[in-house]
Amino acid sequence: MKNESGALQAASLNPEAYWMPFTHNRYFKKSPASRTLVRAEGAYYTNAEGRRLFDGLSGLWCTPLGHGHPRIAEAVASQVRELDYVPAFQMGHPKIYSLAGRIVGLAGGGMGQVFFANSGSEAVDTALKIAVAYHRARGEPARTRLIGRERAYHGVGLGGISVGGMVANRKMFSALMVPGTDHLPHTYNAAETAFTRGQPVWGAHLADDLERIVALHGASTVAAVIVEPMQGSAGVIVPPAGYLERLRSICDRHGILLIFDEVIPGFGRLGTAFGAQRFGVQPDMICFAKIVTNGVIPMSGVIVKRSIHDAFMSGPEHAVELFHGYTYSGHPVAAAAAHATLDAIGAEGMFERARKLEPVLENAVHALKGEPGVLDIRNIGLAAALDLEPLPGKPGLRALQVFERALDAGMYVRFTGDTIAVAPPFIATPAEIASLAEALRGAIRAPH
Ligand code: PXG
Repeated sequence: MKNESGALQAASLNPEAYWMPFTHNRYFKKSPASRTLVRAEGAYYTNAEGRRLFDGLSGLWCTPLGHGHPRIAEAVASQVRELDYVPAFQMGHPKIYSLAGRIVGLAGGGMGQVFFANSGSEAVDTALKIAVAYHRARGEPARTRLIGRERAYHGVGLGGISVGGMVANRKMFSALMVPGTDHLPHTYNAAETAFTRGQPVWGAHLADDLERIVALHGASTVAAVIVEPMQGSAGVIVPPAGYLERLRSICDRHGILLIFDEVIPGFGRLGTAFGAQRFGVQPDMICFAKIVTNGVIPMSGVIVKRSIHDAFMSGPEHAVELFHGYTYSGHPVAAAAAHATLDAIGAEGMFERARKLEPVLENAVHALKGEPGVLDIRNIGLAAALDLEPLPGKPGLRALQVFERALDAGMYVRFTGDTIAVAPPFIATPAEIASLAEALRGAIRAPH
């Protein structure tokens, strides 16, 4: 419901000086009030018009425990008072030591250390640098080639866009691309897999393309393969059954590191700590961000196998082993937020809850099959996407309209191209998930 104070707030908004990321700035600034958020609590935002919005994407996939979580708010506030900043280089603090241990424990599978950063993009660039430096440290300096995948999103750093596979994110910056990258084919094929629930059975063979790339360049030049175990930004593209297993075995055969970019799946989106566990495939490095702090304070990192870390631990003990890091690597306030997030996940059984809600979301979104212009629906864990038929000659407009109508109905979802994505908070109720899908149904049916 709109209220008076909301309307007053809306009248005073002036976003002119704010250059918005990945946003149609001019369109947004024509009427910013409905999309300006002023409060958040639990699974709901309130916008500057005073309307409550269900947070159907957990922020940007990052706030599954809900907003204003008391445990996290308290941990952050008291950390600011106790120890607000610690120099990241040559100094440390206890909470980051224990957090690294906790994350390694959650990842299992021979993981030994965590290198911290602040965003998914930084985590990806860190992992790529570690991969190349690792082979050099082991005496194989020619292993520098990095293999990504079509449609991949690995953030916006120069490494991340080079291994990424989204043309809009790449073409404007092509002169800056890291040389020596290649791309596996994406695994999306509507003709074979449309309306699949969970993992498609078609497509494991697409991993074999890695053999072709290796044969082309020689295994001795390839450092690493990086993939999102589930492609989030591309619209919840779920790996075909057997696909990640095949990538793993080809990497093993050729001494290539396998990096999972788990910025979206990490910490429960698929009902397990990591996608690695959900899919039963162990990578050599895992990039994480987002959920680690429930989105409250920026934090990201790379989890590495102990053997990778140990390869750097040669040379004189007083010498720096890896010339890489950020002012805010392992920030104490982020560490406090992460501990509180992991505590809350444990205390509130959030991985189990995500698993329980998975079929609820699956049934709710797949019930939209047959609505006008719905070309495909995909889901896994607490994530789902649907593709809409573009309006003739106006790609992207259809999904924008659905997004705006959903907002009018009190639902915040994600649109990109003509795809709508949802990733409800783990605290959502089955009734809220049902309303989310029904709001989408209404928005899709409305005339355009
Ligand atoms: N890797 C992956 C797999 C991601 O999904 C990043 C890296 C980069 O993270 P930072 O923190 O640098 O933004 C991401 C980010 C969306 C959407 O809905 C997805 C992301 C970010 C914003 C929106 O498509 N993923």
